[in-house]
Amino acid sequence: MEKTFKVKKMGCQNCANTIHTSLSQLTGVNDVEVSLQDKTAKVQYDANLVQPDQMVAAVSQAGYELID
Ligand SMILES: [Cu+2]
Repeated sequence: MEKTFKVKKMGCQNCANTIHTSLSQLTGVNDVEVSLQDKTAKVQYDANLVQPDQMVAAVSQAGYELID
């Protein structure tokens, strides 16, 4: 599965890296592309192992907001 989220409050490359890390750490996430310019996060994942609400929660813990 592939899903692209809008990301709120991402202001610089450090933010993008933090968001990338928090998504990459989730079991079932295979690839993450964070675009600072577009304010998006594109996630490739195994829907049997992880769901979008877990991605939203992980990024929320890091202090940012994913828009599903
Ligand atoms: Cu930043």
